[in-house]
Amino acid sequence: MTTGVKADPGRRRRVLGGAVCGLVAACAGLAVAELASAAVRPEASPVTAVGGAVVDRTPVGVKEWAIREFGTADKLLLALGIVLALAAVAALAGVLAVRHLPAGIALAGCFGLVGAAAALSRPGATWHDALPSLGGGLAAAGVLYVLVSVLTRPRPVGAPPGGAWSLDRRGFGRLVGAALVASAGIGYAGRRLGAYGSAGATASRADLVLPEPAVPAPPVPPGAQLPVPGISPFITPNGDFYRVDTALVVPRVDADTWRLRIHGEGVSNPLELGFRELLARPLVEHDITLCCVSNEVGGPYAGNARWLGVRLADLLREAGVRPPSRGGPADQLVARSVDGMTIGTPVETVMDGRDALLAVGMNGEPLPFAHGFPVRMVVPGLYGYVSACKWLTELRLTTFAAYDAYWVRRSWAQQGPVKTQSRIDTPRPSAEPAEGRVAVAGVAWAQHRGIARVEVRVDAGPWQEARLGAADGNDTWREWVWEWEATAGPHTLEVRATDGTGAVQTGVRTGTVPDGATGWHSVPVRVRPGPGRKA
Ligand SMILES: Nc1nc2c(c(=O)[nH]1)N[C@H]1C(S)=C(S)[C@@H](COP(=O)(O)O)O[C@H]1N2
Ligand SMILES: [Mo]
Repeated sequence: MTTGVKADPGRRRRVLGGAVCGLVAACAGLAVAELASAAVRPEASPVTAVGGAVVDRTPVGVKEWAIREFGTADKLLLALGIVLALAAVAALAGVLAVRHLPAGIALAGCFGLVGAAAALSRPGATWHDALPSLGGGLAAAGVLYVLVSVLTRPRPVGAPPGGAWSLDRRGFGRLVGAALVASAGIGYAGRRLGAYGSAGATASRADLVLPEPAVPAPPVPPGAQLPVPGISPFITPNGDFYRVDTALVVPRVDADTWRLRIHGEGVSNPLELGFRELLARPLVEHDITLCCVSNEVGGPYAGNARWLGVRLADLLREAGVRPPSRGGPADQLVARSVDGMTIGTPVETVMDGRDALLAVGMNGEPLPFAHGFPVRMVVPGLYGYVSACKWLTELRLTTFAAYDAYWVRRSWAQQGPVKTQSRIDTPRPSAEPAEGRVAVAGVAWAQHRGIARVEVRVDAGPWQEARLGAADGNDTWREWVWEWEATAGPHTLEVRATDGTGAVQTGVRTGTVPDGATGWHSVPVRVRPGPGRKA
């Protein structure tokens, strides 16, 4: 034959066939790893473990960008990215294996090792956590070996091109199909086993009946919720409450086996208690607005809920803790969650009389798993990253000088008091309301200081005072509305709030890092001319 290299049909077949072998082997490996991680623990799954390692090592700028651009979908996108990267390497391993079987198989196996290393590096990992990745790597290597061996089996001498080859191809196709079906079955079994593994936690939440609070919160004042279409609901329903955390799988903690340890510097009476013991204490109910330091001006990461919990200061006092102002040696309370997150809060703030809570209830139901079941912290007036540890399991007293918590090691400030913010909920940016009366409305927050005034201005004109909704204490946001006589054309609306101390929200624009964004929320709108008017 005189065909050149370009026309070599065998080459295309080897490359394509090899890629298919690699991808199928990766599916098998992932399925086996998922099944094994369901048996070990969900965090040991290679995709989750590698994802968690990536999250922890992602520079703060990239993380802020991802939160801004993708919001809560950032986790899904990360998992997708990892799977795509895995697919690319798998295809490469397959092509390599067709040329040189041991090299391809070694590459597949290496991937298992990477997963195992990531899993071992995760908080709370034991050597068991390496097993899913190692098992998956072995399975992938095995499937790759079989598939590539069949694909590259030499054609018997003298066999006519076509006949025997196509038979071989059919056999190969069948093998690929069988491997995919088996992978799907194993993956499905892993899912079922995973649900079974968290059944105890699910039941412990479903069966939980929250005790009545010893100190109930007064009803939300009727005027707190303004009747303006498009404004945030005064109480954020649990299902709509924003979620910010590093957990790629939501920890499902069994309340019946949950323990909390309180120990560290200046703790004369270390405590350890279970969930029932916590619930046996007097519970208080309190409305608190929680917000995230990563919230951009005008952003969505704030929510208001009615929390039920134990006053943290009482527990600390019982443990013998004194705040620094009373001579206590520890100025930092480090909360640790089951997923290894650490969050450092000033002891002074927690013990200054505000309703800092170990919360068990949110809007009348047990905490949702995504919001920290069975127990989380909530401290009015502090950003979540320095106060609101979810899936809490340990409270350690130390100093800010001696210890930096998770976010502080990643460019965020040690101290994170909430900055006064106000947000225009309606009209939405680029809305086109009709000329005439337009309700401009939203929420403003300055937790623990309260909101005293909200003002709106149009096109940098004079500030106009908005009408405030009724205040529900100082720890929640406050709704506001301003009736605007809108004239046709493009306009810019801006809002600013004044807190309970009389301090006016600064107009200086800063980013979220290191201790929260500042600046006035500004919304561009284009007002449509009314009927019978010219544009
Ligand atoms: N265990 C754990 N707790 C956590 C976090 C986390 O990543 N892990 N994120 C904190 C941050 S930054 C915020 S703003 C709040 C958000 O709480 P939510 O998800 O219930 O709204 O949780 C805090 N508690
Ligand atoms: Mo946050």
